[in-house]
Formats: sequence, structure tokens, C-alpha cells
Amino acid sequence: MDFAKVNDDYCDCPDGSDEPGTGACSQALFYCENKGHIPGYLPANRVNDGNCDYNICCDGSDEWKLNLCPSKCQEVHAEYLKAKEIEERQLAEGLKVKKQLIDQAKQARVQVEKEISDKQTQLSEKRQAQGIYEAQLKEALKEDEEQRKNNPGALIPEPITEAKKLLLQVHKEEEILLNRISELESQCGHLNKVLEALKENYNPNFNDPAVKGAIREWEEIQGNRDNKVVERTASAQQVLQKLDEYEPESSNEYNSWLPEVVSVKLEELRDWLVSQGILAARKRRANQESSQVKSIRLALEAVERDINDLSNSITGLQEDLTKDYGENEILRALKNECIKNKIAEYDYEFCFYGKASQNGKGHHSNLGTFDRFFFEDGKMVINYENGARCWNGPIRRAVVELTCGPSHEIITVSEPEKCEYHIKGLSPVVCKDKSEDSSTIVDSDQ
Ligand code: MAN
Repeated sequence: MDFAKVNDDYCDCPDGSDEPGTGACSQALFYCENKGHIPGYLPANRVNDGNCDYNICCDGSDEWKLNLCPSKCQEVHAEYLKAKEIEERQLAEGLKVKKQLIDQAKQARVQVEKEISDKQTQLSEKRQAQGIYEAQLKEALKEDEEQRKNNPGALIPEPITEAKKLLLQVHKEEEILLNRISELESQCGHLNKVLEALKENYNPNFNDPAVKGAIREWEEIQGNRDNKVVERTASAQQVLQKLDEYEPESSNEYNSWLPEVVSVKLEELRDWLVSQGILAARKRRANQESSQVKSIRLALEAVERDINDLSNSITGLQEDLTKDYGENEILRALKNECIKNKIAEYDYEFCFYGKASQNGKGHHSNLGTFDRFFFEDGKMVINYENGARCWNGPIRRAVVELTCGPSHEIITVSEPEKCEYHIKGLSPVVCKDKSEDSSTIVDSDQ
């Protein structure tokens, strides 16, 4: 294109590059030299519009036609240098803290690895103990079984044995008496027949007072006879059978309401007293365990619980080692950290990998639980989801946006949508050594 057509106030090129110094091409960028400061580019449609765009063209060259805007580049540059110095200081401080955080994160990882290896050692010890207890339990159960076999029905307490002896005697006497009764009954039946025959056949014409007296007496006896049959519902034999079912351990059931550890100790004491000959041994019920079996079982159960706890804890720690903690795992150093600040009438807090909350006006509101984080445009964004439901509104959520700063801090909080909270703050995590700093200014509204 002919050079005469450059800046002739007529837009020739489709990208507007022939009119960098006029407002002829709306898509073109006007170049400001900004002598004493940094050159800038302003959208060409803002050239010669009667407004001084000092934020981009500090030299006022965008209003060249009317020459409206005297250059402010000296002041702008001084401020720029001051701001840049502060920013650089903050960046340097931030980078120092970031380095410390990375070191802490490394240590935290080593700590987790050590914890896993310690727990694995404990786990293998516990597994060994489990094997030993299992073998001991098997042995003790066998001993129990042996004892049961060698001791069938023995060791009944003395009063019971005495009672059984007496009852056996009662049973024998009962047999004798019952035989006697039936003998007497048959004699009585015979006598009855004799007297009945006498009554029928005697000659009343013979005045024999002995016969008459005998018949009268007999009639009297007959009249008074109680014909009630006494039914027998129990016998000494039955009582003996019941006693045979007696098992001495039933007296031991007071143990059931005692804590198991205490009852095991009592059983041990009892066994000792038996072994010393102070207390009589007692027969063990088929389903009852010896104190030895009980204590081994308790120890085995405890070791199994420990194994379970250790395994779960190792799995949790191993999962933690594969979790995303960002570059250099820096967020591992912050996993239990919470950042808090009072903004207007509320205290706001967010915890890395935890919850975000709002406190104030007598309320505590959960703004959500950590969901994910990502880096975007030099910022770290953390999303908190599923907070408390708003009255007549949605479920609360929060978006935390952190830019580089020397420490963690909440700077502003806004609620652009009802119950959606935007928390802006600083974090050294975001600081980057920027050798690739841009040397021109472009309007951020673009
Ligand atoms: C509370 C606070 C506010 C929120 C309202 C919604 O007052 O959590 O941030 O907007 O509840 O009812």
C-alpha cells in the first residue's frame, strides 16, 4: 500500500493497521508513544473523542486534533515505579514464603510416608500377635474340650449329692409302701367279700350278737368309706431325674451382668482358688468357655480391632499421597490451614480442603465444603459447594480467588448473586517469578 495512505484518516486495511494514528478504523489500535513512561495502545475509536485516556496514553496524544490533553507521563511513571516497587517487594516476600511452604509440604509428605511405614511395622507385629493368639485359642479350646470329656457330670456340690442319696432312700421306701398298700388293698377286698357273704347268708333267727355286731360294724365302715382315688402326679423318681439335669455353673450367672474384663478376672481368681484346693472345682457347661479361652479371645479381638484400625489408617494415608496438592504439592503444607477476616458485618473464613463460613449477626452460615481448586490467569480459584440453604433461596456456595501476596489474607467479599459468595484474597502460593513481564499496557476492559 502507498505510504501516503497511512494515517490519512481513511481506513484501507481490513485489520485497520493503516490508521494507527487516527480514529478512522474502529478495530485499529492507536499507538501512544508515552515518552518517559511505557508505550500504550488505545482502541482507535477512542482517539479524538474529547476524553483524555491517561490510563493508556499518559502523553495525551490520543486527543491530538484538539490538543486537549497535556502529558502526565512524568507523574504517571513515578506512580508506576512506586507501585512496581511495592509489587516487587510483595512478590519477593511472597516467593520467600512460597519456598518455605514447598519445604514444609515436602516435610509433610515425608512425615506421611514415615507414618505409613511405622503403621506397616505395627501392622505386621499385630498380625504376628494375631497368629500367636489364634494358635493359643485353638490350644485352649482343645484343653477345654478335653476337660469336658474327662469330667462328665462330676463335681456336683455336696448338699445336692446328699439330697440325692436321701431321695433315693425315699424312692425305695415309697416302693415298699406302695407294695404294702396294694397287699392291704387285696386283703381288704378279700375281707369285704367274706363279710358281704356273711351279711347275705347269716340266719337272723339265731340271735348271735357277735355275728350281728360284726355286720353292723362292717356296714358302718362301708358307710364311712372314702372312695376318693388319690392320683399321683409326682414321684421321687421324677425328682431324681430333675436333679440329674442340674449343672453347677447355673450358680455362676451373676457373672453375666459384670463387665467382661471383670468376669474374666473373677474366673481367673476362681481357677486359682480351685488349683490351691480352697474352692471345689465345678463342672463346665457345654457352651461355656474357660477363663483362659475368654482372655485369649479378648486379646485376639483387641488385636483384630487394632489391625482393622491400622489398615484403614494406612489406606487413608496412601490415598493422601496420591491426592492433588498442586505444583510441588505446595497445598499439602496448607491442608489444615484456615484463613479468616472480618469484612463489613461478617467474619468470613475458608479452610483449604475444609469448609468456608460466614459468621455474624448471631448466625453461623456454612458457605460450602472444599470441592476443587485450579489456577487461571495467574490466580488460584477454590470452589466451595453445598453450603447451608438460604432462606427462600439457593444452596450457599463460595468462590475464593487468590492473587500473589506475601501472606494469606481475605481482602474483599461480595455476594453478586444471592448466597453466592466471592472471596478475594492473597496467597504466596500464587506468586510466580515473572521474567516474562509484559512491557506494554493494554486496556483491561478489552
Ligand atoms: C444471611 C446472610 C446473607 C444472605 C442472607 C440470605 O443474612 O447469609 O449473606 O444473603 O442470609 O437470606
